[in-house]
Amino acid sequence: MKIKGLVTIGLIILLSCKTEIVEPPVPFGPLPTESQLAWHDIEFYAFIHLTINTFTDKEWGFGDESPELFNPTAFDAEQIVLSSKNAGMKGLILTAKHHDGFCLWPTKTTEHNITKSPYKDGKGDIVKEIVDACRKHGLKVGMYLSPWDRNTATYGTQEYIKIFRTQLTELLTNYGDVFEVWFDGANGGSGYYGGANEERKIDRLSYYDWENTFKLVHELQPNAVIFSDLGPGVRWVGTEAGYSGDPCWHRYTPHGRNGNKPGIGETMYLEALNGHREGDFWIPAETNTSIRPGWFYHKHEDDKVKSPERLVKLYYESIGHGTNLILNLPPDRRGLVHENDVASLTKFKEIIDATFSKDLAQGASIKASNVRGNSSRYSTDNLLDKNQQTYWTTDDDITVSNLIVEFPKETEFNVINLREYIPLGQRIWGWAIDKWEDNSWKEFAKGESIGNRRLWKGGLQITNKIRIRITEAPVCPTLTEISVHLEPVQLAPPIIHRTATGNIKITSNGLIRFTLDGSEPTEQSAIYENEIPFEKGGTIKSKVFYKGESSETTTSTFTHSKNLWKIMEASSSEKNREATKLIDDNKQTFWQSHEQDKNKDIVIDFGKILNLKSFSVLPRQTEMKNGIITHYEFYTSLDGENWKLAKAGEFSNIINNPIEQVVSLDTIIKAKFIKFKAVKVFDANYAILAELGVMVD
Ligand code: FUL
Ligand code: CA
Repeated sequence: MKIKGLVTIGLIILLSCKTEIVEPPVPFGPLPTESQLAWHDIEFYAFIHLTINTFTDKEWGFGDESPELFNPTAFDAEQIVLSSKNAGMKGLILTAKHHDGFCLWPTKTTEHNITKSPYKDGKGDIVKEIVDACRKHGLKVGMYLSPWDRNTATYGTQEYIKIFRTQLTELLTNYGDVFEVWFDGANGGSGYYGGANEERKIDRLSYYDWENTFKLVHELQPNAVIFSDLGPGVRWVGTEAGYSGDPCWHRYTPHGRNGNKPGIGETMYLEALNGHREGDFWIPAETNTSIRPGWFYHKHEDDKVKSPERLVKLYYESIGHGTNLILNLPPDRRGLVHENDVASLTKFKEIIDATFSKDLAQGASIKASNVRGNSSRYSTDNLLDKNQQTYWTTDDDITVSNLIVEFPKETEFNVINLREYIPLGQRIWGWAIDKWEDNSWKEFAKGESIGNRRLWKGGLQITNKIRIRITEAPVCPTLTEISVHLEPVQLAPPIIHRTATGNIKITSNGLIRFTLDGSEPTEQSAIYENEIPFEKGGTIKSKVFYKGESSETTTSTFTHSKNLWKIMEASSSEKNREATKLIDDNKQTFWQSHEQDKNKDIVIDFGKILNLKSFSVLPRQTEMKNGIITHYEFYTSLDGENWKLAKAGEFSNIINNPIEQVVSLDTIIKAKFIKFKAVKVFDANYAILAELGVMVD
């Protein structure tokens, strides 16, 4: 008895010792730094694009704009910061200087700055006002300083590198802690350059001596991560359209002319989108996109604000894939985030809160196929404790493993959230989720990467238990969190399209109401019954109403009907890329000019005289950039023989952000014919265009 007792006590001591000394798993692969970990934690923040462009209706200023143009009439940093915070964002990055070179703070480096503007009689400092409001409301601050400067005469020389670094030093010493420094990839090209008005090419890799520029940032702000196309802290996701790849690995091996060193170089779209499962460095992706088509405010985009549902989709396709999301909210000419943007953000936040405020996994029991050393330190309780420092993991030799989550009762859900314990590296390479149904497991979700966060969202599932399987892992996996949610089901919005005769047709399976004056449809708006004649074009908004509920609003803007139009001239070679494709009102089809043909003009006969107000151009809507028109001339004529140049210019940022370009004419012009000339195209000897349209008075 005595001996038996002793043995038992011994065993207990041994066992409890064992639970005490179970070592955590050995880290795997490249690991995040402290500042990257802090960055992962922020997840969602605002991009604020504000400068002279806001007042010139441009996306890229040329650099010759007068500082006098910068004059927000009711600038309110707190409104901007609170619009971000109320949407759930935890930080904000401001364009302290964009490509046009105008500095939003009183810099000593150039005259081209806010002190020369009428704003607060030249005594203003937008950077300071934004930073102060961020500190007051608990948002982290980031700085965007464009390496390209189209204003300064020194651009392209070593002198400019000194100026650029001094600007960086001012921003990183005078405004407190910064969490991220944003270096844009757009660099070199035509510009004002102190009056030279010329093209200046620089070598993207060597000109800025990035190694030492990065060093300067690290010295001044040791906790900041550096964003650029290829890191070193954070990489671009490869598109501005608002999504990330699936999978999207935090690990990455840059492949540039720079060798595989992190830093500035060329982005390869697919690599940036997906990252590399076995990449050499921890360079996680940041998804950047704007709440509107453009990065700067344009009145003509007031109706093109991403809908709350579109923002929710964006959330799942960026944060839900483990990337951070930087969402641009461009202040308008008053210096405020526009009402339409705020309304959309508010509804978006309501949907996110309705989904995530309730975690259906709380109260469930979780059983793991293996727990590391059977230790309570790594138990499945850690998955529900909302503490990112505790995690579940397995014994070293166990990689394929599973977790069964049993709910107290039948549970309805359509969202699952999983998180890895990333301080030990990205360790899960494959996962799947099954539900218990008709006495067997049925798989309904699977993927590869998890990382900082992985959100699955799909059709409604009803079950009393699910099984999360780790199907592939190079080493023992870790998870810090599992939660299960129900996003309230929404009424499907109506679909608007235009018929071949120029009419509007709206379809849905409920009662449709619509407006033509830009206002939100209400219970009092006109009911849609028959096709709506819409020759002149304009904006139509519609919404489905059902039992006191309503769907999201569908907004469509159409140019003048093209059904009478004839193409008079446009070279074209390939089948399915004929010139008629650019007036078929179909965004997916496009015209491609003949490679051997130098003349890339398009001449169109309207069939009657129109009073032209503006024209619009839609580039090809795929990720292929070759043939996109970057510079144009637009002519009008009454007889098809005598032409007048109505407008010429560049489509700025069209390569990274291939959205519809709307160009206003200086006056209303009567014309029966137009000629559109592709003056410069990107990386091809042919031009490509998906649609050409006009807006009339
Ligand atoms: C791009 C820039 O050229 C745009 O103007 C904008 O700032 C966007 C965030 O990055 O590359
Ligand atoms: Ca088309």
